[in-house]
Amino acid sequence: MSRLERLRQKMHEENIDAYVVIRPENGRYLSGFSGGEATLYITSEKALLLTDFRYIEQATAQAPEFDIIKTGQDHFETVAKIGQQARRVGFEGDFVTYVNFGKLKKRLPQAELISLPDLVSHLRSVKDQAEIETLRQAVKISDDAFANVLTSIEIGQTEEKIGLDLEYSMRLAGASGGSFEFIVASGFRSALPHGTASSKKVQSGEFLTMDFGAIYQGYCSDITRTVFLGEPEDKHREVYEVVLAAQRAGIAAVAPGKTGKEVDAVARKIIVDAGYGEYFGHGLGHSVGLAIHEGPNLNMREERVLEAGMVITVEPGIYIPNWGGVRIEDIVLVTENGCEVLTQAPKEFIIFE
Ligand SMILES: [Mn+2]
Repeated sequence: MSRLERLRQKMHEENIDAYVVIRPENGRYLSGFSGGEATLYITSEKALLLTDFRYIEQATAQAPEFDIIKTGQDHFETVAKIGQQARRVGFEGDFVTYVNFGKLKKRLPQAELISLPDLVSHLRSVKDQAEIETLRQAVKISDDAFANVLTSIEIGQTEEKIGLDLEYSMRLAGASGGSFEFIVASGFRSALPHGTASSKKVQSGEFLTMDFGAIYQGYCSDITRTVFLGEPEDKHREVYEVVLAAQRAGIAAVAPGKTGKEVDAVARKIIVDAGYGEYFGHGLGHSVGLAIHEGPNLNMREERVLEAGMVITVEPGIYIPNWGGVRIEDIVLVTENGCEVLTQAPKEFIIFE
């Protein structure tokens, strides 16, 4: 069944006449159009892609299943003209702004507007073969960038320089860009789970955490590795080993039928039992695909069940304020029996003398 057919099945279940898509990843997933600025209007018979004159040619080439409608800046004006017959209209309530919702409501006075934010994102969570192959490539690009940066890291370099080296490798290998603002955090900054690269110089006696990823043909990779500069103390080794053990246990727990909550609990228990529970304040992982953060997640609240074909990160961490932190992150593909680890970069404790 095509993606459009699967969406129509869900629309039927929700008893809606039309669904309006504006989130770029959802639009790309359904139509193939990668230009970003498009609105899809889908009914049981029609599949319309509304965009302005800049994108008409591209949309015509990339979205053969859709009729391309040329619109002005205000896409909802065109939606209003098309949608006069619709009685129940679904939209992405997590993405449509309050202002745009007001416009839509005013222009489709006959329609009941129904917020259905998960209609497409739930389709996106199980990847098909082509998507998995593209994700493998995206992961390989970030693995190779890590291998390259290991040959150039030196004490005295700034975090920004290391981040740029990672980005340069990935762009050279075909990435269109980074999949988020890279985290390169050394020393006390490694205790900041989201410490983006700064002008701080890396020094002896410090952890260095690098969390980065590539966008390749629209699909995102995400990897974290933590290395050490200089002579580690016993506590550095201990914290690293606890995080690694938790990460391996989390990976071993990934399987279809498990909830995100169950997998999180397995990894978290190892960190809690080692006495570092209070220093692991985030969830264990998130799905990746056309967006860097997708559902389902691995965390203490996630009730969604894993299915074969989902692609998800496993990334426990320990962050001790004013001391430092460690995070290790791989991407795994959920398989029929468990999971396959896509990330190949080494994760033993790497020390730079
Ligand atoms: Mn991540």
